[in-house]
Amino acid sequence: GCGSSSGGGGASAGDGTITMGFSQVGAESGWRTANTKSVQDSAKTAGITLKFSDAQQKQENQIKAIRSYIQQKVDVIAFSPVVESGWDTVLKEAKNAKIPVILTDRAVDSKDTSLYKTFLGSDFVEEGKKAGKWLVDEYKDSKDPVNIVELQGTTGSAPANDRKAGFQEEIKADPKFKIVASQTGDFTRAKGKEVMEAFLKSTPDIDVLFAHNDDMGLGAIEAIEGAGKVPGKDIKIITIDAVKDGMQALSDGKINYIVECSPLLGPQLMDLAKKVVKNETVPTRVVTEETVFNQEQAKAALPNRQY
Ligand code: GZL
Repeated sequence: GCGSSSGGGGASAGDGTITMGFSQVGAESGWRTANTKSVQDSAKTAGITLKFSDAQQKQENQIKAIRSYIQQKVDVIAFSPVVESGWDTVLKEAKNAKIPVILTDRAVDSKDTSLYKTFLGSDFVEEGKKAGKWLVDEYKDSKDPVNIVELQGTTGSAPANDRKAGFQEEIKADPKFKIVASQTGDFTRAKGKEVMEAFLKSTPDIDVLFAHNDDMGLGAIEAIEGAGKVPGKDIKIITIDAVKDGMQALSDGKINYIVECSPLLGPQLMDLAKKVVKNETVPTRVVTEETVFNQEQAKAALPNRQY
């Protein structure tokens, strides 16, 4: 039979084109939709054959997908791990099959870093710090308590763990800041609305909502308005992502500050894939560029927002 010209186990095409197996978290948020589009469009542009699967936010579906890519002898596997833990076994299977793995968007907590070639994605601790820094500055002249409720991302996911840690790091110095309630909204609008409704019933005076993504913040806005309060005024809102709907809410004054988390990882992913398939060395960590938006910056950026 024809041996594969590319490195590793890739024998699928045999004509030198690279086949990538990609396991996506799901389709839970506007960010995820934009990320999927970036990966799919970039694979086409790069001439990489993409096998793509949506795990509906279930780790066992991602593990199944990775195993099927190993069976199909793809040249490279890339995925965004829905949670940080529980990957060592399947990643060892990929390593034994000599198929390089690239982590994109979210990280794993495996101690054995030989199980993947690189991690391409945001610094979520930094994102949490940026959110906290804005809040500290916003309330620098006030002595009164600042009651914060927090909508966390998916339990056990790197963005949820790290955004929470970074935010707390920034506010811990001043005891007026109190996180009076904190619960997962699983990064979705529906769950964000549901949990915010519960917060509004159980927590008398909420000053601030810190939501780990725009989508949960947008769901919370529905709950806040449903309770007859004004989002952005009665309850200040900080979110992370900066997808179009979030930026529109920021422009309308319903959200007060957004920390950007870029989903446009596709082009860098395809460049890295071409290198790892040829056994070229790549940096073990590639951090994405991203910024922050206040209301007037959102108004300026909205017209050319890609997603
Ligand atoms: C962050 C990404 C998160 C987004 C959410 O890189 O993993 O998952 O912040 C998405 O919108 O659901």
